[in-house]
Amino acid sequence: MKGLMSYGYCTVSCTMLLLALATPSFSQRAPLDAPTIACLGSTETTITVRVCAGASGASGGFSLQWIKKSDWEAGPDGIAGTEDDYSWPLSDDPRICKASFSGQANGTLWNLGPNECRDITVGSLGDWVNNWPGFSTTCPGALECGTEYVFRAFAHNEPGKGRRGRSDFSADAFCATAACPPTNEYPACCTYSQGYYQNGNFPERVPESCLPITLGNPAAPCRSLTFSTVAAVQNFLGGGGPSRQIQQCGPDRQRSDGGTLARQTLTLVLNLCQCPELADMVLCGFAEGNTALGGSALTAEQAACLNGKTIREILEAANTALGTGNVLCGLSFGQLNQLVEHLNFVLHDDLDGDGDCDPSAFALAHLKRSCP
Ligand SMILES: [Ca+2]
Ligand SMILES: [Ca+2]
Repeated sequence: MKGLMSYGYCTVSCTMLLLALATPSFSQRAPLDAPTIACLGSTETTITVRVCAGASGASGGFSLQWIKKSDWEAGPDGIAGTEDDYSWPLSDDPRICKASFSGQANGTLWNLGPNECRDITVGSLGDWVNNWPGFSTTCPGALECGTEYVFRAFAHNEPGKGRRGRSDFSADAFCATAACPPTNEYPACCTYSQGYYQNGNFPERVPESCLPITLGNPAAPCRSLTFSTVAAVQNFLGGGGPSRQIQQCGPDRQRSDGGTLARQTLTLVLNLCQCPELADMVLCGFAEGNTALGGSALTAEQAACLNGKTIREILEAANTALGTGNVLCGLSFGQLNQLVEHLNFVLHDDLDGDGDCDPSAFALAHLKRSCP
């Protein structure tokens, strides 16, 4: 209203300026043809889509966006049953994942000719980060299993003065990940926490048949701890402290009992003693940028190093770290502790109330009988 009210006081040049502001399309470049998207296939954690340029091509590259269909159904306000349902949130909404494929980087693969296509596997884009010039994404990690997603794309501005501008969005494409694995992917047993085993009112929670247990390097008395009684296990699990190498020798102030990592490792030994099938299960699906282990995000090398390791190997690695100070895959002690703690919770809760323990979100994403 303010603009309209002041209109009456305008000079001629001012009027032309107002007209120009009101009709910005005069100064915009003609848009490129919108790309199209097709679903090609999916796994539990990935969807491969084919993005094709229109007849105009997409010499500046393109952008791909995706969102969970349930979020798209709720619309920008995030509430189902309101007027904005079945539409995309604003483009800076964190529910939208984005990948950019710039056609202007050196060595780019993303400058598309007329009707040219590229296949993009969303859910494993971490492998592409820093490997394909012009590529970047806000969501390098895995998709959720058994979940529908909505995809859209647009062509970037054509490079060069007076060339065609960014296209409209493509039509929405609806693609789903493969169904979640049946629960018999996971053993029919439960894992328990440090606190559960530690509770001295329930000595029967620590089976004597699992004893004795040695942590660290059994060949080095200064670098190991052995537990022969239930009381010794429960007493130790009551403690904590910084995770580090065990040091039983030397002056008191240099000594360490391994801290929290030693407690989580002892808990894992008890869990595997009661749930031996778990020991053969395999870590999968880690990718560069993954923050499941807290601290700093995983590097590509760390992710590749973790993928394929069995829980038995992680237990061995935890004892190696406690005995020698060397942590597998270049992880920090804190990241290894977080991993072991995740493993102690993989079958901890009865999520669907049927009396059996169910896989945690971490287990669904990162623990399988064998990696795909
Ligand atoms: Ca809504
Ligand atoms: Ca259950």
